[in-house]
Amino acid sequence: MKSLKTNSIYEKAELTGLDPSFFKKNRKQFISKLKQYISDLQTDGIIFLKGGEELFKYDNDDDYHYFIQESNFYYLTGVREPGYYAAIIIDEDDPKFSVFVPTPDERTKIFLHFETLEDIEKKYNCSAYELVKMQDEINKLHPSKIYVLNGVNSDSDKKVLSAADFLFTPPYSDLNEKVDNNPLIYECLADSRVYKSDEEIELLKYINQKTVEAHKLTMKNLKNCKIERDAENIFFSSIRFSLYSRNHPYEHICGCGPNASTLHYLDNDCELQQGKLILMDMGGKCAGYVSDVTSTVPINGTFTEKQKNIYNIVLEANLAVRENAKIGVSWLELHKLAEKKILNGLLNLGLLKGDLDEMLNKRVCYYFMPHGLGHLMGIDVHDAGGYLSFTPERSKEKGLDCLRTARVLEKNMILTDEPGIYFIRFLLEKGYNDENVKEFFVKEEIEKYIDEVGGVRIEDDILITEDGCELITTGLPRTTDEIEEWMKQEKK
Ligand SMILES: [Mn+2]
Repeated sequence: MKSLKTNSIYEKAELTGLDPSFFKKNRKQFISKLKQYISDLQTDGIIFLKGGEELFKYDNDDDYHYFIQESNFYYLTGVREPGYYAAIIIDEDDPKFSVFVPTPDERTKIFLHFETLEDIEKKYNCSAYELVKMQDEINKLHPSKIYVLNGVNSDSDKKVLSAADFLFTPPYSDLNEKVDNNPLIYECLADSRVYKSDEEIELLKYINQKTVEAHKLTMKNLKNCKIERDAENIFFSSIRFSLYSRNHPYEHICGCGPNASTLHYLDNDCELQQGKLILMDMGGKCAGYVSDVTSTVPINGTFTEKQKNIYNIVLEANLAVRENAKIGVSWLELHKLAEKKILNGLLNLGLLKGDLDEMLNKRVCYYFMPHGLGHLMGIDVHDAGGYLSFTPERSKEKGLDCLRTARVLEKNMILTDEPGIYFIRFLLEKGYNDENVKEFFVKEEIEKYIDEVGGVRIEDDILITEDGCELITTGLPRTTDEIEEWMKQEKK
């Protein structure tokens, strides 16, 4: 597996962390957004942030899982340890920051590796203080405003982690009056995360290349797999080896046959069946950034005619999106383009009948692709900034309301392009029986595909560039011929 290591500057990023300059650039961009959107921004104020806390398994004192830093906190500071707070100076040229660090007790020092404040200052290029001194240190900055995050994640509707609940106590109680939770602070941060820096792009490309290698390795070794989870484990051991990552960016999906039609099928515990497809949605994670890639391939290395038919429609949609993704184009329109390709393909195959435009208007594609075309990606798999007060609103139309963003594409956005066709029994039954759309379904033809195909998703990651878009999941076998050829090689 030696070939999986490279000489990239990011080769050891998961172990060493990224250079502090990486996050300084993020802070600069965030502050420039603040200046753009908040007319009365007090530049002698500070941004006050709370980092993630360690989670434990119920009443147990063992770690629940590897600590994952809160994404906004990570984006601005690069800090990878739990329990911190941070204060950022609002200076676009030199956005210095301070961190406030929990003091380790003697047991912690005995059991866990700990760093001195000097170590931390050096590692993150910041000022570091004990958490117990935070109020005094913030007071010394004489901030006219203490800006805190106040917003919700537009995918989950959950509130973002915020230092807003921190209560300054005597003799620092006056600071409470300076706290400002203007929702635009969070929106500027989320918006900043949408536009990747050159360094973020390089890192994401690196992660994607390792992800592609791991997908290819998994495809080749499917013949040695008996259970869906075998495929997951081959992928994960490869990605752990190449990226040094210890955890998944998301729970991996390996669904064989009808399991592929469960969009977030996570059990991965069924036997692989010859003659079926396997849908593998598996990404990598490195230094806090992720990839999100799906391949759908035949277990035995050869597509059946029906599998090929459906696969080719999805591939056509995937490619059409890539060909048309460029600055100024709405993601919602690209979703509709993918729907058009899918409906047209199903029409030609005889699974649907009727007028294409009518089907588009009546949202028939929802019954085959009940998810959005793709999403922003970066630190989070479903990255921040999909819907903000100054970006296009979420559609209320069936199917279009699933889209995680309706933004107009701009340079340096990174998104997934992941159309799919799924044969979801209960959803199809719903369609067959819905007075509004039943006329379009050719039930006896559709039924022939349910077991044999299950579901197909083809997911690539793309970067919006000056003159279109760049595929960053390059090198994956994607056409049915390429896949069959690639899977055959190993058998020689
Ligand atoms: Mn995805």
